[in-house]
Amino acid sequence: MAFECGAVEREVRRLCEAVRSLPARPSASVAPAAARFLADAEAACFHLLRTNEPPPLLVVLGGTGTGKSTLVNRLLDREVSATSSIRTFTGGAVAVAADPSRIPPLWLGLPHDPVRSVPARGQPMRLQFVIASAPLLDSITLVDTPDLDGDNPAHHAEADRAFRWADAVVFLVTPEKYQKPELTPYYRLARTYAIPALFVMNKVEVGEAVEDYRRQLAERKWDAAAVFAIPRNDAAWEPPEHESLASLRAAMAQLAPMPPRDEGRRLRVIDAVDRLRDTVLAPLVERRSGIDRLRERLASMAPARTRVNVSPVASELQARMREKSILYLMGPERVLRRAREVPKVLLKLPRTVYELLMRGRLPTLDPPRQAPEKAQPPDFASTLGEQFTAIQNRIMDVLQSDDARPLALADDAETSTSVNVGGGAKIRLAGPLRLRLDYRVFRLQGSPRHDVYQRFYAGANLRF
Ligand SMILES: Nc1nc2c(ncn2[C@@H]2O[C@H](COP(=O)(O)OP(=O)(O)OP(=O)(O)O)[C@@H](O)[C@H]2O)c(=O)[nH]1
Ligand SMILES: [Mg+2]
Repeated sequence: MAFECGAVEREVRRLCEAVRSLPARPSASVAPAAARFLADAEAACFHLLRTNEPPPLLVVLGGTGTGKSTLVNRLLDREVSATSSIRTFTGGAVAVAADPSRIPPLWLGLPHDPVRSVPARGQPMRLQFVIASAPLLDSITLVDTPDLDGDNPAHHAEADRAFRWADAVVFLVTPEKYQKPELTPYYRLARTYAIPALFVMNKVEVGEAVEDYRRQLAERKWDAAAVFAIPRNDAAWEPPEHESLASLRAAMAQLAPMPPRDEGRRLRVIDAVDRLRDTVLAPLVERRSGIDRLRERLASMAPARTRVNVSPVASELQARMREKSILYLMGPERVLRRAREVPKVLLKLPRTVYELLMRGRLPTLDPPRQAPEKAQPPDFASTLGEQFTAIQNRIMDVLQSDDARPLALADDAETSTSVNVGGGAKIRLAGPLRLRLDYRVFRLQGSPRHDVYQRFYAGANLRF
């Protein structure tokens, strides 16, 4: 299946948008990795849409002092890039092109500045460009970069960025530095992304170093590497013709047209997305699961909820109360009237018993003449209170019944002790009959539902 560069490019841009829209604070810990992904993804998008039409952008990469800027000048026979014995001298990418249109407007993802006076030294986070005329510039656009190995990490980042955007690269080493590891990952990436690469050893005094460099490259999967050698200024040694500066120029001029790039583009995108997954998404997912674990631990500190659904019990009680409540059937006023008659019946009870025991007959009870009852409004408050007490007792009965014992309210069961105060009186009625009235106030200890209970007793006593 053909590699749909345009479709892949759109998907990569959508990913970039998603990463850019990450909330600022949660993404702070992964911000450098996210910025790195965005930079690489931008470069990948550039390559996905890059055609063979414009001359390739050839980037010179290497350690500080290896002579990158000097090489650019030698290749073009012009002092366009500033050189110095001061280390880490070049401060930003410097492109040298025959024409401004040869530098794509968004190349490197940085602002582009024309250089007014050469040689250019480069500026961090800018692309300086020099327009010059030289035979080589008809075929390529040459880019000098800061060092990859000095003590300024910003320079490494600038050089790395230029590598990511490069159509082709020149790796520059010296006999002193070629064994150092800084360039190793770039050799591998250039191979993986199918970036055409040329290898140059500068400041050479003896040919053995060049041969050793060639062997080293072969071990790093660059076995057919094109290696060139430039002698140190004052050296007596001369490289063979095919390794000379002139041959290097010719090799550069032949870089266009670029070889097929689809596989390299595909691997670039895979690398960027893998890095997004490993360095941005995985830490965020890990952090999220950490937060979830914390939430669970906090939630487990709350007391477990009692799993009692009281509503069926309450509904059942309500239904029964409706069916059986005398109050419901008779109405509160009639119940009150009945309740008021109880003391009278009680008062008559001793006399009835006495008559029965002593005389063997029942007294004729003349119905007392009663004054016509004053029409008084019923005491709804106390009636309601009684109803609630009854309901409460029923609920307690239900909850403490065998069926409901598993309910958590059973845990509230507790034996409590009590003290009481109160008093009573025995009232002589007739003969041996006494009426006993007793009133007590109980103060319960422990954890009763109500601290204070009031009890009123009435009873009949018989004196022997
Ligand atoms: N003797 C000798 N000196 C050289 C040669 N090439 C470069 N130099 C010197 O090495 C020093 C560093 O050269 P640059 O071209 O500035 O090195 P660079 O790689 O651009 O260094 P940075 O910009 O710091 O990364 C300068 O003083 C050059 O004159 C060479 O072939 N022979
Ligand atoms: Mg330089």
